[in-house]
Amino acid sequence: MASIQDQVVLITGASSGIGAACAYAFAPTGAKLILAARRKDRLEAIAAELEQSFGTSSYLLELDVCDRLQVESRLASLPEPWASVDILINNAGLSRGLDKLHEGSIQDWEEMIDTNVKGLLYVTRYIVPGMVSRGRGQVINMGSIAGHQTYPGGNVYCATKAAVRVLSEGLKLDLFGTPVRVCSVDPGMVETDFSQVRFRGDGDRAAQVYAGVTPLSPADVADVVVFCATRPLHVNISDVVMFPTDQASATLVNRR
Ligand code: 8X3
Repeated sequence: MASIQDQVVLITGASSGIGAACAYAFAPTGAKLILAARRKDRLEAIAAELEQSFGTSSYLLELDVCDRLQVESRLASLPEPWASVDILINNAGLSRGLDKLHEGSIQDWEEMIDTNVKGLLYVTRYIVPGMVSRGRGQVINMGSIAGHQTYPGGNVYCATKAAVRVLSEGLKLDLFGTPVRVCSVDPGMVETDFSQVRFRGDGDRAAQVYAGVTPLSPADVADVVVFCATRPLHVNISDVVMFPTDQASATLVNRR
């Protein structure tokens, strides 16, 4: 395991789910964390716990990745010692609805495309040039099995995650010859508020997604993210596809 002590790790979507789990998983490494999300009160609660448990001092960044001007101005004004990001975890993302494409909500589509694709692009565009000029850095994108397999009703969500897969590949090709690494972590079913968000708070419908299965936990995914970030510099874990044991494909789930 390579040390990432004192390296600056920026996690988007850090207020819940896999992003929050990444904050907890990176804290013991001694990295300096920038926790970014729209909900600053949630970040404050996480940061307080990290400080108490690990002595981590985090920088909290209230950020909507969809807002390009906000991304530029807030990332430009990161204070020392957080100004130079070494590891970017592009985690912010969401799904909305499971409607057939021809019946889908355009507002839902725009929210997913704006967050999962455009938001990831804005943050990446702003952070990666500094990595290239400093000659060190790593981008870890949160993809999904939905970027590898389309399922009924997944249409636009799957398209956004396919875009993340292609953008990870494209960024890796474009960074070839630099020491900056690009990695994609693509989980299947993870128990977060993902389904609550997808079904706009319909708890029964969200619960059905995980009924009778043991899904991945956010910590399972965060473990893999930290693994990718702590390889020696000559090793790039390019893409990790991970499922719960109870899931063999997007649609093949073993419910007991
Ligand atoms: C989350 C996994 O299969 O619910 O991205 O789309 S899935």
